[in-house]
Amino acid sequence: MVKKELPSHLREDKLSEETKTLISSLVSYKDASRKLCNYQGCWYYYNTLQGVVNFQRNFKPQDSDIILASFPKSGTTWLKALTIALLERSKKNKDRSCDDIHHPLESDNPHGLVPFLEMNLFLKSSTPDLTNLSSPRLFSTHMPLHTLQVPLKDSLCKIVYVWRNWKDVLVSIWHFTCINLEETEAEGSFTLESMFDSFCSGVNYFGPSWENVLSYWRGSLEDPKHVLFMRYEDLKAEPRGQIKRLAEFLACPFSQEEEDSGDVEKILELCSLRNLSSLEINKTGTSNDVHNSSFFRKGEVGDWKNYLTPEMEKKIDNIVEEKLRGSGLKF
Ligand code: PAP
Repeated sequence: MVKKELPSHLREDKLSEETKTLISSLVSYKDASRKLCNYQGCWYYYNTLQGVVNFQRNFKPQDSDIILASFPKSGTTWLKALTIALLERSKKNKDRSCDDIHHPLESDNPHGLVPFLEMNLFLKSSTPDLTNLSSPRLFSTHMPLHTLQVPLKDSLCKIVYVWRNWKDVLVSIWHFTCINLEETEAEGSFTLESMFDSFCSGVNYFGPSWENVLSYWRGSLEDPKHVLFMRYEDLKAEPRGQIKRLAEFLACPFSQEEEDSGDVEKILELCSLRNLSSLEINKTGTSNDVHNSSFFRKGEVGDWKNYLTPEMEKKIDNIVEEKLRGSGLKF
C-alpha cells in the first residue's frame, strides 16, 4: 500500500539553504520517527522551524491583530470558534444574530478561519499575501511568547493564550497523533508511553510545555492589556464568565440587551463541541493536511484517568510542582 505523506508542518522538504545552515548550528533530536531541533528554547519539526523563521523575518503586525496562542491540544479549536463568534457578532452590528444560518463557523473549520502563523501561512510562503484579510486579522500559534514577539516589537496587538491540564493534553495529543499519522510512514511509531517520556523530558513538538506556558503567563502578568491568560478547565466550569472575560479583553463586551436576549448562551451553544463536531464541514474536511474531525474528541476534564497509570500521574504532578514553582501558576 502506498503510504500517505505526512502533514507539511511535520516534514522537512521546505527548507531554504539558510535554514539548513541554521539547523546545523542547533541542537537536534530524533524522536520515534522524525527530527526536531531546538530554536530559542522550543522544539520544532524542521518545516515548522522554516515557518517560524519566515514569520520572524517577514510578518508585519497591525495593532488590531489578534493572535490566539496555546500549547497543542489545550483548547485552540474552541478558543478559535469562540473568538470568531464574538467578533462576527460585533462585525455584523446586530443586523444578524449569532445563530444565523450563514455563520462562518458553519462553512469552515475554526482552523480554516484562523490560520496558524508558523504551520500554515509562513510555511506555505515566506511572504504570504495577507492583504485580503479583514480587520481585525485573526491568527494562531503554538510558538512561545518570546519567539512570537520578535516581529511584534511595539505592536499593540492582542494575544490570548489558553492553558490546559497537561495530563489531558498528553492523552489528547496521543489520540490526535494516532489518527493523523495513520497510513503514513510514521504510523505506529508513537505509543502513549513514548509520548509520555518525550513530554516529561520536554523534548517534544513545541515543548517544553512548561516553557511555553510560563512565557505567556509572565507576559500576561507584565502586560495584561495585551496578553490574556485563559484555562480550558475554567471555560468548562464557568463558560459564561469566561466568554464575557474574553469579550471584554477583545473590546467587544456584551451589552445588557445582548445578555438579556441570550446571546452569550447562543455563542456557547454554537461553539460547543457537540454542535461544531456535528457540522458537515467538521465531519469531512481537512485543515492544514489534518482531518477536521480529529480536532473534536471528548473535550472532557480528567479523561487522562482512563489512560495514565498512577506512576505517570505522579511523574507529571512532580513536573508541575517543580517547573511551575514560584511562578504563581497552578492547576
Ligand atoms: P490543536 O492544538 O491541534 O488545535 P486543540 O483544539 O487545542 O487542538 O485541542 C483539541 C482538544 O480540544 C480535544 O480534546 P480531547 O482530545 O481531550 O477530547 C478536543 O475534543 C477539544 N475540543 C475541541 N473543540 C472543543 C469545543 N468546542 N469545546 C470543548 N473542547 C473542545
